[in-house]
Amino acid sequence: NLTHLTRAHAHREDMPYCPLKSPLIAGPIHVNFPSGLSLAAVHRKNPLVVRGGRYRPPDCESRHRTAIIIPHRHREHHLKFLLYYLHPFLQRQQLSYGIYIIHQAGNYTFNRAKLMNVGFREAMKEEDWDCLFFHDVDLIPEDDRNSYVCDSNPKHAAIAMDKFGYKLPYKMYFGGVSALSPEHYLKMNGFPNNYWGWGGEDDDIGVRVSLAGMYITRPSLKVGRYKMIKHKLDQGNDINPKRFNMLAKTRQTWKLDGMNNVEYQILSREYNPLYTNITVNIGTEA
Ligand code: UD2
Ligand code: MN
Repeated sequence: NLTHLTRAHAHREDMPYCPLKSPLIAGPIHVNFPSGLSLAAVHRKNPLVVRGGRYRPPDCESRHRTAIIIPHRHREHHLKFLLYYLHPFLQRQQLSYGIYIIHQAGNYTFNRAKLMNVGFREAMKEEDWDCLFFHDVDLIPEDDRNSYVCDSNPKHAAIAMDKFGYKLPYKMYFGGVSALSPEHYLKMNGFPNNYWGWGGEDDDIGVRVSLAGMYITRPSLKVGRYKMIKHKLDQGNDINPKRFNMLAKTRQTWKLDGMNNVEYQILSREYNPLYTNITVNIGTEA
């Protein structure tokens, strides 16, 4: 029921705005992966999260509305840990937020970037989000000073990951977690739809940022820290051998492929206690 959801984020006249800097921020987070954790336990620990994984601070009006968009297939064990850490993290930042899982239906080759385009369109239909965080399911933020709010330019939030020795692997790197406002997203025609399988799409997105006349901002190395839950390459997400040839053509293709031609079919929309799950048929490679 959309009316209900929209109202959940409407401005409450009687509420003061939250402070510019949240008093709940604690800094570094010790990330471990407790065995036997269940989604029901995560739900119990987050009593103020409502249907569809929505939250707003109880005693002040948030200054920010952030949607988290997570591309997903067969990573339920990672999702559980991400929700366990992300819900309290976002609440400490006093954000109004919603978490969207964009689940690729079927067994055809995975397409991370196209799922992000679906997530953008479907999330914006529900709410006037002012920032979208495009978030791998397996990346756990390790410091809550890493603000899940947009900058004046597209932001790459996952600057320091354990898997790259907590350093940026290369200057144009844009993988893992990134944050764009709806204006940023549309200005660069969203993300490419035609990267099937592993790799390349993150670099294409990084190049789009500059081709659209914007630049990449980042938090500090101290704050933009993430732990990636260890995993192997998934079945159905083989390395994309065309990625280098495609990347060489981004300048010619970015205006032709992206939000302006994305096609898909929503199979279901479920408002779960901790997240909204959107299952989508994104088709197959042309
Ligand atoms: C890197 C980038 C990632 C992306 C990818 C290349 C990091 C931390 N991340 O991730 O942003 O650019 O390379 O495509 O360097 N997923 C599923 N099910 C699948 C396959 C993928 O849910 O079967 C989702 C999931 O959210 C996952 C993301 O896609 O986190 C990226 O896939 P990955 O984790 O296998 O790739 P990885 O770690 O090399
Ligand atoms: Mn990964």
